[in-house]
Amino acid sequence: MNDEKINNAYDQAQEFFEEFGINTATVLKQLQSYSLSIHCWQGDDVGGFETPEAELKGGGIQVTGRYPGKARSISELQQDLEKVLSLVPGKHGISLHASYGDFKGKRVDRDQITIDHFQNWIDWAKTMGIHLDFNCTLFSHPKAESGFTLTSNDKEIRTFWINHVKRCREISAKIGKQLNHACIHNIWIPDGMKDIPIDRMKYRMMLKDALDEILAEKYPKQYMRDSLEGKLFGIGSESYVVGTHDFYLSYAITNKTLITFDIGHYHPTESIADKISAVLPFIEGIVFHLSRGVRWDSDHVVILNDEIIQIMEEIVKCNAPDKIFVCTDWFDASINRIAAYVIGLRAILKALLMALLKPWDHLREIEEEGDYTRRLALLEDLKTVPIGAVWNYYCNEMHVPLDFEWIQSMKKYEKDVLLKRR
Ligand code: RNT
Ligand code: ZN
Repeated sequence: MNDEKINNAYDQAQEFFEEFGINTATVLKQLQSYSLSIHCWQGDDVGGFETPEAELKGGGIQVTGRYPGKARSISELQQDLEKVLSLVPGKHGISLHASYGDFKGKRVDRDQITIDHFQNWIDWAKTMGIHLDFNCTLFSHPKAESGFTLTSNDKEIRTFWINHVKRCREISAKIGKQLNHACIHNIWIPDGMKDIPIDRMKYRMMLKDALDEILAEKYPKQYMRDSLEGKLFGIGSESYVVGTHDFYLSYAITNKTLITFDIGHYHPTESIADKISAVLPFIEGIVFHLSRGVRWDSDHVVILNDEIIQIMEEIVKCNAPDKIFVCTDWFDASINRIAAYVIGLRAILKALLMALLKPWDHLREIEEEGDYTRRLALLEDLKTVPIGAVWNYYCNEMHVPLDFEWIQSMKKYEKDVLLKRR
């Protein structure tokens, strides 16, 4: 599509939205101000760069597929992420896992990692002008094989993981300081049981104690923030998960940390969008792990579905940018990994644009008047307004390929770079 066509379509859309009192130029400025935090682990199937070469093991999370071209080193992953960032409008950060350090072929155990192992990423982030977030890695490791980490009955194992998470927090604070941007450190652990537990309380108390010890060291908020990610179940922890949503929500509110909502970590009919306004008045902030569970927490690529649209609408309506952090978390190795990133990221940004283009004040008035017929009618009619024209214009202005066009660029990269990795 040429500039003239893009601009004409946009002009018409602009007029259309103007009638609802929405200024599309203001909306696009708002859209640009949202910065996502992109998970690094879609690029190599949650493998990481530890020695001996690790692959995703344990923890009850799974990657399916063997699409060629996965990143085998930090430089390949960075190259891929640069490609992804070039196909997505806006400025977005990267969320690292502790297993993605620059270990230079040496075996560095998880309780020995330091900021030095992440300097390469920090320097890269500086040249890219982006921020970094961080995650401790409590899976794919011999000491996680029993299915218990911070709540292991084995004191040595428990201490090992406590030390790992302490180091990760320290690294996060140093990353945040160097990049002058708060680095969110997310804690997720796989601990749980396949079958019916006897002592539910014991492990929860152990987790509370472990977290108390881990979080005892305080870091400046402007450099690092702690977040806790609960879960409903995992493969191998179907009957009991120590760190559930309720556990972490209570802990987070009491201890003033952030809470992570992973979209795949709830009962399939629960609305995550609805949780935002229920929790926000009491919590320091909410981190999202946007994902798509198909029948279970399958971590499918995010698409533009009702769930994502509703979450973005709530984020926009709650208008608490200092308390909302949007991260991503999916992994699919059955399709091109660059495409897996770009499809999901563009879907999230489109959902955000759709949310920003809704006449919320008008809709609120109708609701207050009690005219629910009109409310429902309008919500339906608003589904087919010319969002695509505004999105195309935005991509063009941001020097990013339009819909239908980015695929060529991704395919060329596959041919020139990914397929040569074999
Ligand atoms: C697992 C959690 C967690 C992981 C990443 C790799 O169910 O969602 O966030 O996906 O840490
Ligand atoms: Zn997650």
